[in-house]
Amino acid sequence: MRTRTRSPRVTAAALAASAALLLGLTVAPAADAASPHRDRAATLDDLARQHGRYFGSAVDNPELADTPYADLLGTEFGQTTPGNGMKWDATEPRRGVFDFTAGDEIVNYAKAKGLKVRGHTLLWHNQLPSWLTSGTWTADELRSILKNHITKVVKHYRGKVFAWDVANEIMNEDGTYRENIFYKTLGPGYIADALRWARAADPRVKLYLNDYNVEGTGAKSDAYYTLIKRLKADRVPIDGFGMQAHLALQYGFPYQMRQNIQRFADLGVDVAITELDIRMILPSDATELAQQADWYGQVTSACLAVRRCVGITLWGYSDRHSWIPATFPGEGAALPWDENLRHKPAYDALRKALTATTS
Ligand code: G2I
Repeated sequence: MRTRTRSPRVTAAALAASAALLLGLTVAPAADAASPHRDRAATLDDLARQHGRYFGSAVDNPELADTPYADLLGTEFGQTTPGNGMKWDATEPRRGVFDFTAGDEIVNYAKAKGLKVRGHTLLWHNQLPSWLTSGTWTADELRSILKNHITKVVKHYRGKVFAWDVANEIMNEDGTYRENIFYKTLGPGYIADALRWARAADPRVKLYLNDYNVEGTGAKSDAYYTLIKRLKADRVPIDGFGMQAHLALQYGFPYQMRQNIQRFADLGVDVAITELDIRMILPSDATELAQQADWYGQVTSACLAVRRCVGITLWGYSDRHSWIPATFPGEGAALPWDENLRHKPAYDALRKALTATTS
């Protein structure tokens, strides 16, 4: 894993912000009127690093061509996750034929900007190539396909990603196993196998399970708690639990989020907030944006309150590029920056939570 280096300008800014924090001062706006997005001395990632955490944002390959967007991503954040570029349909479009173009593009961008990368994802029920979903496989065949995929992809990105979402979204809402192609053919043992194969391919990368609707306590997060406890007892390599945190104002804030993060940490795994966004029914109004800001602050505080919550990743940082309107028509406005890359109240709430001295 490469060590992240910072430009002297940013380091100086971070030091100034640290000094301001120690003195209990508000970080003063920088006098850089030409750059409306960098109007403060420290970035979100600088602030998170003062707590030993990272602050990141996902990026999808086409977004790298949006220069203002890519530039701001590269300055404000310390970590990125490919939104699609490392998924199975991208990396193994034909059986045994690997294509790392999209993932490599993001890794190279991240390296140039000094961002660390979470790998997403080695197995998922979604975005599987059609050769895999339309085939009929014996258990031995599918096991060998899964092992080969994990081994090749993890080896390719060895030393380039610090963590992998090894298995994504493997539970149903009621806490039963999702009946994906792997479960149906191999049974639940595929999860431990996948983790072991990933560990064999890269002894150092952090291995995560990752899902949505697991931020609060409930049947689904209980199922992960039980699973991770059992994996640990069986000495299966598992290093972390990813809480996606695709929240929606209309469904309420996750129940007991801090306590839930803590109980996973107490099992001896890291926790990461991996895909944070907070959507609402459009059009948004000032009240909703204020509530959204409060929630962004609450998620951040919950993470900072637990030592093993290692970082927060937004699933894209601006309403300009978000998966939500296509998936939930009539909903959106979910990110801390608007379509014009202007800060929303949520941005200030993130800064406020990151400058609180609770950690
Ligand atoms: O659905 C939101 C996220 C939930 N957790 C796992 C994540 O991997 C997932 O990400 C989203 C991407 O942000 C979208 O960009 O996964 C979607 C697919 O389930 C991605 O959308 C797909 C579109 O549905 C496809 O039409 C498109 O070809 O992106 C593809 C690549 O641009």
